[in-house]
Amino acid sequence: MREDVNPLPPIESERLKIRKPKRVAAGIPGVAKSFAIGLAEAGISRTLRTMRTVNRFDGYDCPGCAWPDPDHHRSGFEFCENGAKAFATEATKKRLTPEILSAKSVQEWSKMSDMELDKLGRLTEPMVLRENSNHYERIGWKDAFGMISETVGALENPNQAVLYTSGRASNEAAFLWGTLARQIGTNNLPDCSNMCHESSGVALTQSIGIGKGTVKLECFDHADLVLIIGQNPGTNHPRMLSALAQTKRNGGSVISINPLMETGLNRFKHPQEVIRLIGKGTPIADAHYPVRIGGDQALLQGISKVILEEGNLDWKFIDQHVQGFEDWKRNTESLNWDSIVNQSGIEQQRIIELGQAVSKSKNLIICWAMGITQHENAVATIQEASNILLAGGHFGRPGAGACPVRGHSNVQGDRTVGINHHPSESFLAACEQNTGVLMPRESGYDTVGFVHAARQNSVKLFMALGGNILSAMSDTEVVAQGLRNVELTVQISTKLNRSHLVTGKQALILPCLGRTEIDPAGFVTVENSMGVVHSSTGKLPPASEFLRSEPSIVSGIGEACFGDSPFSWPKYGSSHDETRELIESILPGFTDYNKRVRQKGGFYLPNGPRDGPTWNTPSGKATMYVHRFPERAISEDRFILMTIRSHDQYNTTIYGMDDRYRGVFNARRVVMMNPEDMRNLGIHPSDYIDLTSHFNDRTIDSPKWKVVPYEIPRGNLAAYFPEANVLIPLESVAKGSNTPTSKWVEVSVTLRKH
Ligand SMILES: Nc1nc2c(c(=O)[nH]1)N[C@H]1C(S)=C(S)[C@@H](COP(=O)(O)OP(=O)(O)OC[C@H]3O[C@@H](n4cnc5c(=O)[nH]c(N)nc54)[C@H](O)[C@@H]3O)O[C@H]1N2
Ligand SMILES: Nc1nc2c(c(=O)[nH]1)N[C@H]1C(S)=C(S)[C@@H](COP(=O)(O)OP(=O)(O)OC[C@H]3O[C@@H](n4cnc5c(=O)[nH]c(N)nc54)[C@H](O)[C@@H]3O)O[C@H]1N2
Ligand SMILES: [Mo]
Repeated sequence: MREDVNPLPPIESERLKIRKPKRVAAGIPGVAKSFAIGLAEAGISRTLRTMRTVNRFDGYDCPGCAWPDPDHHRSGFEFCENGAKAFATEATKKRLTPEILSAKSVQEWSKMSDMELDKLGRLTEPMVLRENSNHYERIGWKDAFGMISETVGALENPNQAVLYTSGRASNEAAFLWGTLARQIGTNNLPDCSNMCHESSGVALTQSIGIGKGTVKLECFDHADLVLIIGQNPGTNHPRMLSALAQTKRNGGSVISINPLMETGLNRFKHPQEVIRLIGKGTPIADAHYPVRIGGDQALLQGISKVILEEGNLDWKFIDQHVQGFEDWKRNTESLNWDSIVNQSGIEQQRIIELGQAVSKSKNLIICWAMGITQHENAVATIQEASNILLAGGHFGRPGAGACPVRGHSNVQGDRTVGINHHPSESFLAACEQNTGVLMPRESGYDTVGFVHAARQNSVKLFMALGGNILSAMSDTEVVAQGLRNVELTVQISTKLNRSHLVTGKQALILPCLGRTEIDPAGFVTVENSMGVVHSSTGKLPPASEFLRSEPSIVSGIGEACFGDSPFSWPKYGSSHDETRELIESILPGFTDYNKRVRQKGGFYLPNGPRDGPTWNTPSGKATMYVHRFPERAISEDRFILMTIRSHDQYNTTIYGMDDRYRGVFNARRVVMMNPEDMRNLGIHPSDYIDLTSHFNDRTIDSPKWKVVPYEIPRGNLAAYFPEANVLIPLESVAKGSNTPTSKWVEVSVTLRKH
């Protein structure tokens, strides 16, 4: 099926420029960039109108990241440079009309880069790619829904349908999407979280009884120590830097644990406080620990060792709240320093200093993101972080706790309202009672499970509520094979991406409204990284008169498949208040949903470890889980590659070709390498290399990468996502969460003779 469509971003022409990495994040260049980007894409009136309302109590929720907004006092502008890019790419004035899209074949479109595809502009009308055709054609909404209901009707069993969710979908859209899957009869609800913070959810649910963070934004005012592990806030959560600057101003310390010294963690200028922009900015990290890729579990266990030696534990808390302490103590004491130092790449003396700081802390926050979650031992590493927090009693009081920093702006809310491939019995029973729809009990596929099933021809219908599964998943070529086997693939999207080009036998594009746009059914709601549910109101006129909101599209599909009984699809498609009432009747914590979400700033969902502390675990206590760290021996000629985001992208949406803070310009197909390693291999800056990844007996080749000398631990490499995804084997996943190991890819390097 259209095997000649290119699933990979084409190899770019070489224009790489290398400069010194930046020392200070944001500040005037950040502000100026925000406006320039907005103006270029969206024009002056749309830019001003939107930037003034982003993240305001009555405005739209920035689709950039899930970092929370202040509960009470918000400045005139609660945005950042990268939030501005997220806005501009959606509010752009460019349109990808049916005439333009159908003029070229999918093969031709696939030769364009991801950035070029995004720059085509907003999709304006439903489109269909028919079997044996290479060109998309216009189709009406009714006919598109008819194609889906026909495919649903022809399924031999409901588990041949798979409904993917990207974390930008609102609570209302996501709840209806989950209901649609379950009315079809399946829990096949993979989502972007499977590739993201699934490991955090799994680890924390076992350890502390809730798969979410336990701090509020104001906790950063009271913390005396914040650890930032495996996260690059200067680029991916810029507003977090304001919170960290506040910790510093109040006398607290911030420590970064990362193979790279990321810009923003050394110095930061608040883009909204114009007066402070002059001068050097606030220094953020007091110390930087350049851990080896994958060395965090060993490092955290080293810290645990020191804590136990110092003996400065919260004994009362442990006694009252913790199970498994003795096992943890025994295991930790038995670890030897040589292997801790060897695995982490950090000297013993520095680990002791860090351990002493952690041990002294009265209010400790541990933050983490993809540098931790996308590893084989991710769940174990997060549970070690949780052990450290438990040992110091850092739950149930302000200023302390666990802070997994979420990515997509509503990924946490989507999970709360039912986007879950193994939902709880209590949730399903409540759904059944309140929707009248019989709920399937069998667990469904996550993203990795979906790809395996699709490869085996077990998927007939794949529908995506946003996102770009082809490019976001590991093992791009294998995902493409899977997608090509599907009878019908359906993408509900705002912009064209590679998942619209590598498709099933037939494909549909259903274009939807974005966050910034006026929805006739009223505002929608989202949940941020700290469990605050609040409203989001679009202010701009829709990009095209043919667009429908996500809930209205889901309800249209539901009605075409199942009519309006027992579940009244038309009602929920046209009133978000009705959907919220239904959610309230099903989920605890949503009492008076419609009323409370209309209050300034919304409301907090209950959180046992934060509010109590109480623990929703089988024993009623928090649990210390014990793991040995993997003793990995990598042969001399192999490297460990991590795949990371540049400053100019939002996941698979590429805004531009620069990674300004890291000093990499005009190119994305680059590999960052330690200069000593380059010397040993006889590689010069800007030389080309080929990469081969290795996993068990499998190898994957990816040609022609340019080398950038960079301050990164010896033996480690970094390349950008999604270009490097082709190298990550589908089988390489985190234990317990099944998350692709995007930060741990074993590769060998060959110098190319151009
Ligand atoms: N502008 C912008 N904002 C975004 C996104 C975006 O693409 N662009 N994406 C959103 C999403 S969905 C998410 S999940 C978040 C992602 O936010 P991040 O997790 O910050 O994103 P990554 O670029 O994957 O960065 C991972 C960081 O972990 C480090 N790292 C890699 N391996 C290891 C390791 O083994 N140990 C340690 N300690 N560190 C390691 C890398 O050097 C890097 O600094 O951002 C969200 N916000
Ligand atoms: N190698 C590697 N792979 C990774 C990662 C990594 O660090 N390394 N990170 C992983 C992570 S953390 C995540 S979260 C996933 C992301 O996976 P996804 O969420 O699937 O990918 P995105 O790139 O965020 O999706 C972008 C597309 O969403 C659509 N879109 C944008 N706004 C809207 C909207 O309002 N509504 C709808 N319906 N569609 C919209 C547009 O068509 C756009 O092209 O990728 C994962 N993949
Ligand atoms: Mo993410």
